[in-house]
Amino acid sequence: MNQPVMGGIAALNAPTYVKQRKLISWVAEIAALTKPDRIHWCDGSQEEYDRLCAEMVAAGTMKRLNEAKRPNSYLACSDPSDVARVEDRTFICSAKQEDAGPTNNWVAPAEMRVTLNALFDGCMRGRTMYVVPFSMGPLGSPIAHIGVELSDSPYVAANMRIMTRMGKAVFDVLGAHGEFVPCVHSVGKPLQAGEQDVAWPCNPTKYIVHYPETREIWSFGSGYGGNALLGKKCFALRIASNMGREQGWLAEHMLILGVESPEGKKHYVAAAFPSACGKTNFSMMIPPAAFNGWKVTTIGDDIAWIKPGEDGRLYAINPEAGYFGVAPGTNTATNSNCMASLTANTIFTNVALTDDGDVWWEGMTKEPPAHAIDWQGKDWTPEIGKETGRKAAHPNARFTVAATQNPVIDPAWDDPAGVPISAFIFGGRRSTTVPLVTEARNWVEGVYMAATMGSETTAAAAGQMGVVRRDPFAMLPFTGYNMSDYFQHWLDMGKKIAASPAELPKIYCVNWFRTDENGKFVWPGFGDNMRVLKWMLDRLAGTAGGVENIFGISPRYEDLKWDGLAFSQEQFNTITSIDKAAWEAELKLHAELFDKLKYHLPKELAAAKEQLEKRLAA
Ligand code: O2Y
Ligand code: MN
Repeated sequence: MNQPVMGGIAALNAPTYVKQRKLISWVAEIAALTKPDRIHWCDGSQEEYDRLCAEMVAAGTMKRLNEAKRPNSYLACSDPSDVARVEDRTFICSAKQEDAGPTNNWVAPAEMRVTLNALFDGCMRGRTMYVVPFSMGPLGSPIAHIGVELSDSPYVAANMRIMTRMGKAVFDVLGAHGEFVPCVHSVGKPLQAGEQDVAWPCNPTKYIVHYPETREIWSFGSGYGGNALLGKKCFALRIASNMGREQGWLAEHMLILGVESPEGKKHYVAAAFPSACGKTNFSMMIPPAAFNGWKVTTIGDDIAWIKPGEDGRLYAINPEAGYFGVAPGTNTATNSNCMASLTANTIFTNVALTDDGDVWWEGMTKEPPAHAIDWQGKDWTPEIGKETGRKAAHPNARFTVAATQNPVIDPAWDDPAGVPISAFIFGGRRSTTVPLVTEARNWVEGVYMAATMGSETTAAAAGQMGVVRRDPFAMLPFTGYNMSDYFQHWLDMGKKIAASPAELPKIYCVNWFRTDENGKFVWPGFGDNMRVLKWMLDRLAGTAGGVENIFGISPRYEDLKWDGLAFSQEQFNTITSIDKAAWEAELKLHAELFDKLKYHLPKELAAAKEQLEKRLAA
């Protein structure tokens, strides 16, 4: 770990098992630019993880939690300025601006390289540069891809070990000539000789940069989440969406779940929801007691890579190996499987520390602790919370935990072949307008639904609350190229499957969030979403009814299984009604979106909108 500094340049010390010269010379090149004191090649072992955590505890970055209550678990608290993904500092630096499109920040690659070269020059002084090899997806899977992250953050190295298949075995798969996505990350806080480090180093200047043509990622200034764990949003979505477009596959902001009937018929569905709409909860859902014999299992909770198989069907993997989920609101009622996953071996970030050395966050228990240390290290009591509005945990506080700790992990979650997808679900948070569930009549109609998806902003995001933000495919912050070209890619994928012997997956649009006249949610959500899922599976089997409405097919009251839930026809009407005036207003918003995306907007989508308008007017 502590190689000597020779003449101001850290010894490269590449392990003999690293066979790729291109990789070694890239590490040398980045080390020459960033000038770390030491270089450590991560092997991904438990000993290495334990040592990194112990070093972070000694440095004040993390606290070890009470071993009896939360074995082998840690709490890290970030700098208050570094608490979430920074969309306004995220750039797609394609050669042409129109290839980034109107939904991405763009700077010409040459100009960005000048800026970043200056920032990265010497930025790792006084620190260790970790070489983090990782596979997104099961090692060696034909759907998986490899990345190598160079980071000066031990927090990143430790989290990457949980979130990805990280370590020595990746170099074996890479061999002498394998392809990898180079990812360079720095917290942007070099240390001068003798300078005391801070607990959470970062820099007020932040850049999260993607070069799609050369498939590179450069991240500067943040140590937090999606800004720093570069396998996740940067690679698995922004860069991978470019790879998928070029190579004929899909990189999506989707959970993947398995659902099995009591008769043993199993389907896999992939579902896209914007951030903070309950994807992790849905992926680990427990069916209601009345659904005796039904099982829901998790393949992934956030990202899906989906490739056509030889039989023409779409096969999906979860490129990740862990969950970086949001803690506030998670409890045994909203997500009992998740709570069970977090009992040990977890890194918590920005939650509160209880007096007995455990963690707490808003919504974790009915009764808050009488006293805790909040995520900013200050005393917190329920009274202080009430008086000041100060939260014990940051609203975007997170846990990092291995997928294998999920009690309902699907047996095929690590299958290199992936799992066949029967249906896609798209959903947003809409208090009005959008009904509980609608089945698209065809692929184009489904793509239209997904492309025009909107969601009301929540407290977790900066800006005004309750405003409908268009979030096509829940990919607004994550599509690494022009959004209209992305729509076209989905349409092309549909044509490709339709030309094969395989059946196209069905596409559904859902909305769990309709409210009544008092602003209260009408649909119970969580496990009861199983009722909607069952209707979808029955539709796939051709055994469930439904009625056509202006934009698809919806269940009638009698088409859903209501056992064990008192939910009246009247309540059902409240969440399934289609209000003509609301839809006229909604279509105006679709028009605004299409106007913004008019460059390369597929004609099929404009035509789908016209059809919708005609049906609404009829
Ligand atoms: O704030 C962050 O960096 C985390 S964002 C995130 C984390 C896990 C899953 N999804 C998201 C998201 O923003 O969609
Ligand atoms: Mn997400």
